[in-house]
Amino acid sequence: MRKILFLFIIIMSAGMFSQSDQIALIPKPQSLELKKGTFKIDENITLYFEPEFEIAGNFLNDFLQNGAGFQLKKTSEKEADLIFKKDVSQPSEGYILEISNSKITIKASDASGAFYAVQTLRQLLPPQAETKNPTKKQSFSIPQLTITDYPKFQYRGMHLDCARHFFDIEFVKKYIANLALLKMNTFHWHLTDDQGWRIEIKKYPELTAKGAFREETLIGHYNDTPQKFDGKRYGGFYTQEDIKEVVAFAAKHNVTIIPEIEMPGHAQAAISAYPELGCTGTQIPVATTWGVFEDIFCPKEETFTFLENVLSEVIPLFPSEYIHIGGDEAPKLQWKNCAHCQKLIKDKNLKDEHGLQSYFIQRIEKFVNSKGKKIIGWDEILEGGLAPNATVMSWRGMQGGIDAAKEKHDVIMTPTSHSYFDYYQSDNPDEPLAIGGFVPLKKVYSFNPISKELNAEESKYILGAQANLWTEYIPNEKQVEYMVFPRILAMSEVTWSGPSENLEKDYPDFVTRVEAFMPRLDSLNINYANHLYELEGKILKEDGKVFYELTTPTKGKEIRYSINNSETKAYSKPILIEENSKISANVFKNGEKVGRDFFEEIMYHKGITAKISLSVPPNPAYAAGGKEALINGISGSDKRYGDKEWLGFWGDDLEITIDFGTPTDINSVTTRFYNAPGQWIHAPKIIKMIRPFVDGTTDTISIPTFSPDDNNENIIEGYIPIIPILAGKMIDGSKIVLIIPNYGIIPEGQQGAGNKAWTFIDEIIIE
Ligand code: TNX
Repeated sequence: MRKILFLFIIIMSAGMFSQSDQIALIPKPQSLELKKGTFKIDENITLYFEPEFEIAGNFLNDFLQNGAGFQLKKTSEKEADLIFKKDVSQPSEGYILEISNSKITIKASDASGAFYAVQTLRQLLPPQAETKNPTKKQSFSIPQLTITDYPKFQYRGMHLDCARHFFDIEFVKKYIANLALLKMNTFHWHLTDDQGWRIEIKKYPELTAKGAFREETLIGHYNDTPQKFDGKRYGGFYTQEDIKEVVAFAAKHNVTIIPEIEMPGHAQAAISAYPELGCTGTQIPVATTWGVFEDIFCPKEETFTFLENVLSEVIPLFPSEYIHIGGDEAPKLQWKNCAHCQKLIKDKNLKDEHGLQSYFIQRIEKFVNSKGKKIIGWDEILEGGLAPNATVMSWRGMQGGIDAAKEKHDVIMTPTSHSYFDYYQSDNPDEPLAIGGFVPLKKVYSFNPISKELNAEESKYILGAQANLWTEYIPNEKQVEYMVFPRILAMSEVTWSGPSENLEKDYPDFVTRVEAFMPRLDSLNINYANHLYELEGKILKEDGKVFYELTTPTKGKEIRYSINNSETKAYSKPILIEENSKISANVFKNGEKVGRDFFEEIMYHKGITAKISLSVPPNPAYAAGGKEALINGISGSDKRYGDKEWLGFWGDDLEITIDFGTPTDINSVTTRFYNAPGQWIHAPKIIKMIRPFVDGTTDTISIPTFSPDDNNENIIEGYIPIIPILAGKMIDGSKIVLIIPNYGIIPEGQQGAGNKAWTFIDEIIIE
């Protein structure tokens, strides 16, 4: 008997976890009041919910069945230990979760609120509860508490591009289930693009018979010369039955699916299946490489009939009130050369091809509205006049969304700078190949979908935000998860809990919860990236002295460093820097090295103690290091222009003044610019410098940024010219001025044609 009792105690305690391990809620609730004591959930707990809360109640029971081996038995409201109560005073999607010593009470005014209370309750259970099919019945001890919670934004979205690469419905369902865990409520399903049409349309069978398959796929990066292809036929599509299955699954997870059918651009797969939909009528293949393609839908009557027929099959499949019609990146060359299009522009009294795009979208909007649905389009739909009821997804930055909100249109913010999860998340050279860019976890966490340019009234039009996962460089499920996790945790917190108002305080707290959340992700078999143990370095300046500060985001770690190959020391305070310095460092947890080796080189040049001013501020999306970053002795990454050393300016001409305070001998000034035409980043064609001389006079020199024998077209992504502005000459003065004109409007034939180019500048090294 004693033995049995002993065994029983062991089994019971295996199911119990300390409170601090348990409370790692993401997204963070609006308020949490922790009480003393615990509540035990086991098979004896009884349950009551009204029919309105059925999705939440069933989710809880399915979850427990899977992870704990039992369901809660249903009983009357009076007798139940766990009850869902309708409470009309709760805000939409909000809830109160009260765990006392004898009862769990969930109050909500709607089904979503009850569902999110269950997701919180689920996150209070240990990660093991996520693992499927335990061999024996489990019991869990959870803390007594009161949580009052509601979302900051009503739209909390995540996108997946299933056109560039195809992901089967089992994976799509897993993706959706993970959104539910994080209280995200919208899945934007990108179903058509140049490289594949992925949704069965019964009236047009060739769309999937032909348009869902490409002959081969680019391998390596688009900018590699020469481009290489794998020679393998690739494709796949969802039948309408598949779609219904996924939609039903999403409904059980309180997720709305917004399908995207791209038009008029990104339509090459459709045109390859039905060449008459294009302006040229020629047979073209499904695209095998990435980018923007000239073949777009031609605004002929038969094209509109086709699109209306397609939408007539798509709309009934999706309960969503929105249909996404794309609208982005539609080059106008074919419309310029097409007699029908030109006549249409005249007949309809349109201004130009942008007017024609606007006509195109407005016509589709009318049709979609007639079916009782609304359209969403990428921010290009603003050009040439916005369709009257359209919601805008702002991706090229925040400006499109700001303009749309000022015009009283609903907006979803999804700028490349903070929400493109296809961009790199770490500086490490061993990251999987990505399209480019740099959006680390902290950057996502720092996102505020509401721009300062909007007043309170205008801000109401910002429905929320979304992260996008474009899959040109993401061929498999594991890599999808690697790019999405943990950055989606930050997006979930921005959209649910609200943007951080104090990043330096909130981010460490968030990261601590992310670290504690990782075992849950493990249990869910999610292939997340872990960059939490990386070090961050920062130059500090005090009383004319320069220091280097090292930090690591998670708690309870030790940092060890060495400077200029000296002996390794434990780091306790910022390191004094008085000469060129090479610093190497590492993070230790319980004496064991975790994470990767950190290395930084500091150039102790003459600018490091100078003052700097800029004629225009950098774009807020690419201003992490502030203007000081240009003279802090540290060069940015060769591959990630979004780090805290590079500053980005969108379309602006720039003047930089560096003031040394006293006359200073200067032998050389060098800097460098990023060049990534694929991301619309172009080095300026020339730069100028105002040079001061000993006699008080100045002159202005003009320097081409590429040497005459460089062929600009050969300068590809990642190639960063280092520009000697002044070498070998001696000047003496207290101030220099650099004049940096923007590259200008991006010419036809290049990515982003017609848009303003970005200028990215790095350290200005003065010797
Ligand atoms: C731009 S975002 C696109 C996509 C690409 C993506 C890559 C948008 C509306 N268009 O077609 O996949 O960049 O980051």
